[in-house]
Amino acid sequence: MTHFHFSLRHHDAGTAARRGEFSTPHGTVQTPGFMPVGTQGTVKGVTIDQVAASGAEMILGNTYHLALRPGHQTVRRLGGLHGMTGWKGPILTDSGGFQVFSLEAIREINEEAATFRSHIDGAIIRLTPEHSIEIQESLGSDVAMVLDHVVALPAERHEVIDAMERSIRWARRCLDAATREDQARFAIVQGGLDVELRQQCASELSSMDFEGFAIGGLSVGEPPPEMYRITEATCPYLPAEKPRYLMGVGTPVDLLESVARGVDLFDCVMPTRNGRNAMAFTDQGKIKIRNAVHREDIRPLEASCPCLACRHSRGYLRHLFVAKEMLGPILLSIHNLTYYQRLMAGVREAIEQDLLGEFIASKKAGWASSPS
Ligand code: PRF
Ligand code: ZN
Repeated sequence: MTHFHFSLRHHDAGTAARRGEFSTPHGTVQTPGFMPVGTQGTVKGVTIDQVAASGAEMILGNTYHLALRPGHQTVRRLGGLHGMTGWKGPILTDSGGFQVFSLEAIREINEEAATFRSHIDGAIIRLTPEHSIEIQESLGSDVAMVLDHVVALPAERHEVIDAMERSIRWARRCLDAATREDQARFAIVQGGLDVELRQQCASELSSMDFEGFAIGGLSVGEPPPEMYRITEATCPYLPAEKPRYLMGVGTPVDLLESVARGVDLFDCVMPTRNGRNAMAFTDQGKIKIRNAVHREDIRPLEASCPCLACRHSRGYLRHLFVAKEMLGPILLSIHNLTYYQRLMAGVREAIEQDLLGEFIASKKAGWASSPS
């Protein structure tokens, strides 16, 4: 496929981290990179210009939500996700599998389809791998994810194996159903917390013609060291020359630990969700802006941050939250999105200089010092 190209520019000398560039029909993404989540065709609370100003190059949309509302045919008639939202850069869409499971909408899952009840109007809906691809082609994303079967952990080993094997068969069906040359397909590795299953799944998917590979089924409640262990064991079984995407991850430290183990792409609701809930990320740790200590604090969240929120004092931001003004959640979302993008820019620079280990140590030291 000539529409997509992943070029690796440098490998960090001290870790498994890679510095790359992923080019798509809507532009190039510098990796390691972080995708803000735009579940319903909007990164919650912020405009696309604000998303772009944060430094984000690629965003994520959700098949499940957009297919239910406004409907993928409507999105297509509004110009696809790009036309509808005005976002000019690359977009990745998730397949719907995980949302069906995590929203507990699932009614039945068999070899043919996942059947679930709409959280909007209660209608019964069947999602097959072919249908997921058809929807994502209507949405017109640059990258479509395969439909996978995610099990909640902990689970019985036979359930994990069953879901992993089905995910591999569904990945094949997604490839076979695809018709768009200008859309890449990414496979998703499942297999719970079992290294052997993860490696088997990664190997089987690697033999298929995917443009990239995701690690799914993690960050679902397991302790972070477990997630790092599985990520570290899985990455070497994925093709070195293709991008690797860790789905739904994570905290700032999760991003650093996973980059060091070979991950290139991430998405997570954390910067926007935590921002809406009055929590700001900084190099000195998290700030709970509603806290009374910020009442008359004239300092910005971070003196070095170029974002819109950091033109204001912590005292003003606190006041906005206490007064329930909508600008508060908006400004903290913008700050956190900017924080995540600046963190990833720092990661990329550190890799280029073979200094990722040192970079991670200095970030951790800052986060451990209490915010001042
Ligand atoms: N599968 C899909 N989307 C996802 C996940 C998954 O396993 C996760 C797991 N953290 C987040 N989003 N299709
Ligand atoms: Zn800021």
